[in-house]
Parts: sequence; structure tokens; C-alpha cells
Amino acid sequence: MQLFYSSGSPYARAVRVALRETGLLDRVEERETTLRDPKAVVLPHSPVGRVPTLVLADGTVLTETALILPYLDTLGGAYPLLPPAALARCGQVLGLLEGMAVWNRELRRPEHERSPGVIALETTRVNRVADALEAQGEVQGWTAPARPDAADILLGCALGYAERRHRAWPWREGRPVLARFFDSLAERPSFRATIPPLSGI
Ligand SMILES: N[C@@H](CCC(=O)N[C@@H](CS)C(=O)NCC(=O)O)C(=O)O
Repeated sequence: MQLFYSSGSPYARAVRVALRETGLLDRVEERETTLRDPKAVVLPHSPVGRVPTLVLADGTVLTETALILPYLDTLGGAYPLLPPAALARCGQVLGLLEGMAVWNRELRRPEHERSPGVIALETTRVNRVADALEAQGEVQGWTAPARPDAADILLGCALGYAERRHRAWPWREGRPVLARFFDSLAERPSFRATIPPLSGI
């Protein structure tokens, strides 16, 4: 199998972390691709042109993180990534991540092309979800999981994106549970091997 990724993508990072945590990495060749580029090496495989893209041994091409992660669970890895208990949190974290991605895209535009309305909406959404996760974490006493499930991995990648690619969001403020959770996940070899480059935002 081949996994197309870009080093800055939190979505692709989640799949890369999941492969490392479940011991499936040796079954996959990771290939870095450019994005939004007619010469991107992912494009001959997927007209969507986004990462993550997983090309299976029979040539089937999977895009969308929310489809690739459950597919990994069919491969007999070390433990299930998506137990039913993780599904609700996965949805929340994917909503948070998408909000951050939309907000970030606005900030990459020239200032006069930015939509203050979109930025305000997504900032509110992202803070609302992060506050809800902080409250859940406090009630449930979240600590570093020994076997991070898909929701843990997605949350670690979302906060890692905020930490290095979307620093416009001071996500740690007032969220000590999420900060502790992230700091302990970030120490794991799977996260250390996939740290995204710093961006100017
Ligand atoms: N909904 C997709 C989002 C993936 C996504 O937006 N990936 C970005 C990188 S973070 C990408 O490939 N962008 C290139 C483009 O939009 O053409 C998923 O969950 O996999």
C-alpha cells in the first residue's frame, strides 16, 4: 500500500500516527506529495488531490481520514483504533479540525480578501469544541492513553496543528487538561516522528 501525505497536514498526520501506533507501518510506503499543484504525485491516483490518500494493494484508492482510519482497523493491527466509545469524540475533533482549517485558509489570503464573518464563525466553533473537550477531559480525568484510539490521535494532531501551523489560536489558555493531554501524547515516538514544520501563521 502507498500513503500519500504532506508534512503539514494534520489529517495525514493522524493516519501516519495510527500506522505507527498499531504496528502497521511496515505494510505501507509513505510518499510525500505537494498539494494544489498540477504536478502533485498524488494526482495520478486521486482526482481529489488531497491528503491523506491511501492506495491499496489492489489499486483501490481511499481518500478522507474518516474512511481511512476505519479501513486500517480491518488490517489486524495491534488494537482497534475505532472502538464505539471513540466515535463521538472523533466527530467532535474532526469538526474542530475542519474549523481550524477554514480559519487558517482565511488567514492565508491577502488581508483585503479575508472574510471577518468566516473567521469569527470558525473561531467561535473551534473554541466551543475545545471547551467541550476540556470539560469532558476534566470530568473523565483524561491522562495519557497507553493505546491512543482514533479520537486521541486526531485530537493530538489537531492540537499539534494549532501548536505549529495555526498559532493564531492560543488554544492552551484556560485548558490545562488538553494541554497536559497534548504534551504527553507529543512525547510518543509516533508523534515525534511526524512533527509538522512551523508555519508563519
Ligand atoms: N476531509 C479531508 C480533508 C483533508 C484535507 O483537507 N487535506 C488537505 C491538507 S491538510 C489537502 O490535501 N489540501 C489540498 C487541497 O485542498 O487541494 C479528510 O478528512 O481527509
